[in-house]
Amino acid sequence: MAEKKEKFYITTPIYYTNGLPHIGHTYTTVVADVLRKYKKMRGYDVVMTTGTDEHGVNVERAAKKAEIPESEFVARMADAWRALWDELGLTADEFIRTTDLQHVRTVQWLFRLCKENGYVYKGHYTGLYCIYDNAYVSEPKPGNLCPDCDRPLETVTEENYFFKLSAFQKPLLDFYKKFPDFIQPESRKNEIVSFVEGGLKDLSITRTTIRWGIPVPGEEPHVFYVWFDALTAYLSAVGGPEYEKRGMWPADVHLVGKDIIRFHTVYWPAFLMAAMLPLPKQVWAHGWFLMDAAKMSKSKGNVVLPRPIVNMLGMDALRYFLLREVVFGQDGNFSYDALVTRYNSDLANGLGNLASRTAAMLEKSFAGKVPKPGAFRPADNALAKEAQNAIGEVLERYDKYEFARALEAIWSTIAAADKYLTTEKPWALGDSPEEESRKATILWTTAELLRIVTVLAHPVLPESTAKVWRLLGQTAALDATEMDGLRWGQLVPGLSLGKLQALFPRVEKAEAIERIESMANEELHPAPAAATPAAGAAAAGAAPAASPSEKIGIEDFTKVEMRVGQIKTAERIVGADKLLKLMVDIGSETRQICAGIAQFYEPESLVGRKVVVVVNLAPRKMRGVESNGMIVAASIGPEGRPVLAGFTEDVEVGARLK
Ligand code: ME8
Repeated sequence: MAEKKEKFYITTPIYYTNGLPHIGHTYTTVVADVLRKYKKMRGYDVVMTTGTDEHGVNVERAAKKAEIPESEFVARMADAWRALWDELGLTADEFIRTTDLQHVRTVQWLFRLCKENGYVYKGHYTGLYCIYDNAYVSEPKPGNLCPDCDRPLETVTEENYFFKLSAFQKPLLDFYKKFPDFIQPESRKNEIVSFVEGGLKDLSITRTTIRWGIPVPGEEPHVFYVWFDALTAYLSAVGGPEYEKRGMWPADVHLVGKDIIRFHTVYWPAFLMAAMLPLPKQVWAHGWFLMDAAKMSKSKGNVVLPRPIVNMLGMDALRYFLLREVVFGQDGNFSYDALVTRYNSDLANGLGNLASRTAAMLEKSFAGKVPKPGAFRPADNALAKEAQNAIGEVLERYDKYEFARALEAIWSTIAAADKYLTTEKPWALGDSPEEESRKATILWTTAELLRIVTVLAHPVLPESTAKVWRLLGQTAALDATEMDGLRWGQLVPGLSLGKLQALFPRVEKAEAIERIESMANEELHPAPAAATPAAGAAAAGAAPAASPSEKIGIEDFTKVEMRVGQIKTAERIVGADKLLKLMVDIGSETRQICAGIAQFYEPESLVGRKVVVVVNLAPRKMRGVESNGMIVAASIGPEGRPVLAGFTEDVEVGARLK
């Protein structure tokens, strides 16, 4: 490894703030995060940037509708984007907002450089403009509709500063030729090359029709065109005018969706050439995740949200699915059915099962320690060879951004290990020294394969591989493990194994899908606050209480029907760590009721217990699970610890409380 680490700078698009992230935005950000983790494990000094694109007419309008100033509107939205990425464990090193002062300075500086070098002039422009895509449209669809989003265009005339894009036709074509990997995948490159060969028109880069933008210094009311503004964020995130000090620019890869490839491979390099700044090394444009064969979009409302999936199946499951299901670069369909199928087959039955089987056998036969292997037989050597070869193949696939193929290679070694165990049957071996030694060899071999798989899969499955890593008794940080030093044979005998935490509990498909959809529905159409007491609130106390001075009549109290119930079964709910699902006998029937008490009561301790149930509450869904009633509890202390209401005398099930 080189003395000084080589740098690697990754960016995601700087997302618009007129909506919240859906699975499409999550996809690009997940890929950036996977790449960030992978490159770190290959010894690079990595920076990953994401952020929010906060200017333009759409924001102006959205803020007006929300009746708040634009600055407040975008601050709230940026917080929400950042919070979601944090919740999903997507850790960017830089989160740039286009309203940050550092960014404003950088845009104004870039403009000055382009102008000083003679590539900016003042003129007039009249054209059809799409306010949704923030672009003038030269070839509208019939009826003056935007060819990209089908929405009506507006005619705009304004005095603008123009950028001499036309001067860059040849320099751009030469650049694409000199750096044939600049545009990826290859198929998109041809599309861009023919676009540039077709001739480039100068581009208006300031607006006077918009107020909410970065001002052009000394030229008010001119503000910068949103794309001149947003693209520059990649540079402002790593130092702006002082980029050389940070040493990260130029970007090694801009990850984008295919919708914005032209902005990144034509306009952006041309702006940088005009300013005589270093150009990014690569633009990687992936395809669409489609929902029912249509492009997902916030405005069409056919979006898939990440949070419900993560609540139900975990973040690793979503990351795995996004990268495994679709070849990076191509379009793919998103379906909950495929998601849950892959979860059960590849994660629960594949990696999860191999880890738990291996852990159980090591616990039973070797008191939870890595055994010392005996003599290796051809079957052991064959598996070793397969795992060793997988290392090379997986690294090569990751390097080429062939994530699906990398995962395929990892999973085929998992399948080979399953087959090996089935053939070698360590569980059928007895206690004689020879058989003990054979068992040790088989289980060491399996554990070693699991160690290699864990390192290789870590960029995609950070949470679950960290659990397997601890299980294997490894103490070094997994994310700092250098993939270049990974070899078969490094698992040290004698290590004490950790405890295996549940990796991927199997789920019932129909139920899982229903719960994900129901959680998504709750998120997209939130009920008014009063109707949705927090999931943590178990009891009647959660409803807004009348203030002490406010009295209610007996007729109000008698509207609430409370009965004695007896808990028949209690279980935890996958994806909802605060909730328990209870089946409660209320005399006339047995009800399913969710209660937010999972952090305070063990499910087993509740069976048989008599409780107070509000039985005439309208049914509602909590984390996608239907709840028919409410268990009454006192709320104790500042954190509201629930204590179930009960009786000191034996009471009959179904008795009414008065
Ligand atoms: O375009 N499938 O922001 P944006 C896959 N602010 N990826 C998708 C997707 C889908 N269905 N939908 C969105 C902008 N994406 C500008 C960018 S950059 C200087 C300025 C992803 O919020 C994909 O990466 O509309 C796409 O390029 C990006 O979100 C667009 O995000």
